[in-house]
Amino acid sequence: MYQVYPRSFQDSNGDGIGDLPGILTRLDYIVSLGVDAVWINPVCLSAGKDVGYDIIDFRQVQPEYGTMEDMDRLIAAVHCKGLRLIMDMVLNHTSNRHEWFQQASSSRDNPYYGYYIWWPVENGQPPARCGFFDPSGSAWTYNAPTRSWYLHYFAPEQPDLNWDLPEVRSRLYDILRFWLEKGIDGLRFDALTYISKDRSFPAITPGILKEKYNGDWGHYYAAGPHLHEYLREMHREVLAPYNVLSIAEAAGVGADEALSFVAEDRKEIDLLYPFEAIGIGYLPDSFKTPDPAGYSRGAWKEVYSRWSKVFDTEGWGALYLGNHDQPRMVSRWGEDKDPFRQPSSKLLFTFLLTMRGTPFLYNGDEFGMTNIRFTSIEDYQDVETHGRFEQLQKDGGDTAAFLTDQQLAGRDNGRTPMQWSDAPGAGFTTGDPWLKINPDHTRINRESEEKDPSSVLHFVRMLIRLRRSHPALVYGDYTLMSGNDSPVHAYMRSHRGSVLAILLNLSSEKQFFASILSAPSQGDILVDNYPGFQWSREGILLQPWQALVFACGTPSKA
Ligand code: ISL
Ligand code: CA
Repeated sequence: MYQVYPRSFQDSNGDGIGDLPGILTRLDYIVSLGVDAVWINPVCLSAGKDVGYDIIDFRQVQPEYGTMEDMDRLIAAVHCKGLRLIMDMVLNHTSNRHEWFQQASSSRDNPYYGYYIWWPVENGQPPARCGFFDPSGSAWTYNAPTRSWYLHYFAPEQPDLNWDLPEVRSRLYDILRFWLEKGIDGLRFDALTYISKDRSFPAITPGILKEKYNGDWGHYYAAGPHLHEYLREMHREVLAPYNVLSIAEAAGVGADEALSFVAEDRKEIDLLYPFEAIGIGYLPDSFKTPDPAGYSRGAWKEVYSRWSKVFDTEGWGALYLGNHDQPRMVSRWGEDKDPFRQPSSKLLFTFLLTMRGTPFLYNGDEFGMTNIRFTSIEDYQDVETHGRFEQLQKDGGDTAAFLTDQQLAGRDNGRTPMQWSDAPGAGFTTGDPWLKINPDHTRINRESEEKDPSSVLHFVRMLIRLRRSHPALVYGDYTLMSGNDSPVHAYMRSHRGSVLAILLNLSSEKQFFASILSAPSQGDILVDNYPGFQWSREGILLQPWQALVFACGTPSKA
């Protein structure tokens, strides 16, 4: 799966904003990667507070991106190229400018009032809930005409829909049918695990949050009482008749619960897009504040191994290291300064394409794009960054430290325009880009990657071909071979007598990996991001960020 962030992918008319005709002109490039499917972030009419995740009209295309005809053309062209198109659907909330909310917020007697979730003033102060992007930190915002607070898990401009009302569900299902009838191949459902709310609104104190939900509001939000019931209903009423892929963004879902969503007989969802691993190395109790010590390689191995095991015999997993909500993959999990940017990018792709589960690649990572590291709050467009900044300002918090954190963790790092070339607009636009282009595009860009046979881009294409030609990489069992105390992630994938070993040195230092495997002969080495390696009878000395894949026999027990 290749994820395209439409606003930053390709601008076709010089307004500085990526658009659908722009994506059309890059389809051959996407085909050249060897991927099967493309997921595009939301393109419906949006108020633009959260780049498409605050929808005003589900049946219109955002004019900045193009027209409905452009969308129809894109669907047809994607199919013509042998690819599949996955659309992003935001059904947990709408924009406050959506007609439903405009109506609902006008009076308690309005028939749409029940479409959203309210706390009337008669009941006193609403119970504490976290609004992730709200400058006050609260998920409740007061609305005078209805003398009620409304609930919003994200920004105040993103009121949460009331899925408990059958009419709301049936109207959302109609919207899905509208798009499915156009022939799209699948849906990625935004914040899907948050749709069901406990309407008794129990008090969630900091103590309860910590004890029961690991300090994470996402865990509480994903534990709604009717979640599975609604997913089954949506599957039965909408998804089942169409042969489409369904993906649930699954914040707050633990490995032990994953099969309750994706086991075939559950008839709910095909794939969960998990969150546990992406949170490794962020401090507990703080929403995306990086641990200054970096991330634990032990935790990396433990979490990925545990999630892999879940799908050993049932269901199927998804893997990703970057997306539009995350910093750049190489800046977050690798080392984005020379000389390690290239080798660590390659290692991370080797991981994605040799683990068990469907790999999701995020646009631009295949050129080794890096964090832009803004120094001023004005440079950021992201509602999350601004919401938290304002909150800190109000509370007298450390805004300088926050800005330093954002250089690693901020979402806009992953949203800067695609670096197609070293031209002033990076080949993305001839105009003023909506978000600054990373100045490193003069060095890091597609054009130079195409010319360099040892580039990250060529390496990614090679890995995708490799995965296609080795069923063991797709279907094979996964066995962890290295202990949690070493920064080396070593594992085997085996399938019907074919055994592949994967050794990944997740560090900027050389690492000795003691192994019972014998040194592979040159012909058995399928991937090596460093020319040459040193193998002794005791094991192998891996170079910094070295990634090796080789075919081997089943190791003897001795
Ligand atoms: O809940 C979280 C942390 O516990 C968040 O990670 C949250 O689940 C995540 O940010 C949800 O993301 C999706 O919905 C957002 C939107 O801003 C993101 O871009 C989208 O991917 C609101 O629609
Ligand atoms: Ca444009």
